Amino acid sequence: MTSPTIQALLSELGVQLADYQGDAIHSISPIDGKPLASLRADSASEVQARIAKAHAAYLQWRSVPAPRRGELVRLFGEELRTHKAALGQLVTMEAGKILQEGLGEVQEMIDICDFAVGLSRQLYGLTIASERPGHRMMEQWHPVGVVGVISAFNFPVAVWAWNAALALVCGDSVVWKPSEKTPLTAIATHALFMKAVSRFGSDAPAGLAELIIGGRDSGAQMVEDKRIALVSATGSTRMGKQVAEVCARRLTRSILELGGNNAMIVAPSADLEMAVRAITFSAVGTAGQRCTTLRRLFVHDSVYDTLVPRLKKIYAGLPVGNPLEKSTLVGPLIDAGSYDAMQSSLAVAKSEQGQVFGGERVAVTGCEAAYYVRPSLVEMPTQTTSMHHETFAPIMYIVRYSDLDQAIDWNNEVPQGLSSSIFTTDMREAERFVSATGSDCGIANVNIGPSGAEIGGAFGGEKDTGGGRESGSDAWKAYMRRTTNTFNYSHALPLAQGISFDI
Ligand code: UN1
Repeated sequence: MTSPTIQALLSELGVQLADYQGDAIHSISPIDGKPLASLRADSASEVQARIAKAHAAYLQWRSVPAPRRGELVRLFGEELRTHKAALGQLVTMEAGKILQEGLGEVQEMIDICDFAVGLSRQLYGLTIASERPGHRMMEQWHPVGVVGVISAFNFPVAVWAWNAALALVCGDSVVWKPSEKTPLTAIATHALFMKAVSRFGSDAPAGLAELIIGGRDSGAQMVEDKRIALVSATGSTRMGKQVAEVCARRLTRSILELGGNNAMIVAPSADLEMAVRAITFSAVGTAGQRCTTLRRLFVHDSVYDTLVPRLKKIYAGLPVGNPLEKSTLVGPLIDAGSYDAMQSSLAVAKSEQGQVFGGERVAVTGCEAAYYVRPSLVEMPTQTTSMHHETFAPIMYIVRYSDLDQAIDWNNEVPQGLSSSIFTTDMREAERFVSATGSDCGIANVNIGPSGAEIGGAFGGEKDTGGGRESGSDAWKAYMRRTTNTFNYSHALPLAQGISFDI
């Protein structure tokens, strides 16, 4: 069974749904809880065949000049531009984020394509001074092989694009295992990529980008497969630890982008108008289901009684509802599991003397089987151990502070280390926050929220977040292997370190 709107969107995006239909994986609409489509899952031998095909593609693709590889990514970026509205809407329908954010997600894919096209002419190595006369040292960056991507429901297509756009210009092929909760967006993205391939020409081998539709087992099979040279996984810390163990055992690389438990400090000198907007967007955007979502707010004593009542007022009036409607700012949670997790975290917070505001289920007409909630604010007497835990839902704990060192300690006290921010106009505080003794996160912002990063920077975090970096800056280096080459153009054979070895 497939809804007519989904049928229309998928056909606009070039998907032959019949190729995927079956009864193993069910895409359920978070908007109304009804089925969007039922799909078949790849069997173990199909997974194995896809990896083999991707590996064969890599063996050819690595010899195609990098700027030419960039041309394929440029064409893919064009497809995304053409189909931004349809793909953005599909993201909204399958992941439940509001349309603005669905479109933003596709824009993030377009941006990384542009970045990767430029990068395809900038895969630079260094030339290094040799200690030996008549010698030259240099390094080159070569493709690493097949990149296995495991992605989560909340950014069902952008995170794949961060990986794939870089991997493809770097000369790698990609095998993608999307979340079981969002297979349709993956299928549509794959179809758009295949449109780009068909426009590119015969030097794009079949199998450059393979898609695996399946459950946890197929992801696990991919991680175990020796032909996968790099595993890039986004999801829970628990899943990441399993992936890391397997990769460590077979000494292969991984890029892990796992849990976040992101904080903001609002200092005495903060511009509160800006802070209110930043807090609200980063705490309730994507219904609190971004890994960069603001989950902990540390507010200075001197501004607490101004800021917190304002936030409560805003939260009370937030338009919660169907994410396809223009006026909605907060869409549904992904499923019942998220709702239950949210309610049990709120119960724990109450037992720890937390004052809970919001958090209740919101009835949306025609969508009774879905899970809409009013985002919640929880005033806590201090940072408790339950706040160390990431609940993937719109809960923002608020704690009063009086001393910046204390607030920074709280920022860093949790196991996760993804994103963080400070609102201050005091440059000493701002610099302190981003210094070596400040935030221990991969992302530390000043006067903006912790979410909504641009693709140009390296994205990722420390500690339980997994340490991986994706997207911009020099994150591309993880998708290539470095080779150091020493050339001797002299007539002698001096050894390094002045070693004498006469035979
Ligand atoms: C994620 O939630 O997995 O910084 C990624 C952001 C987005 C990406 C989030 N650009 O919020």
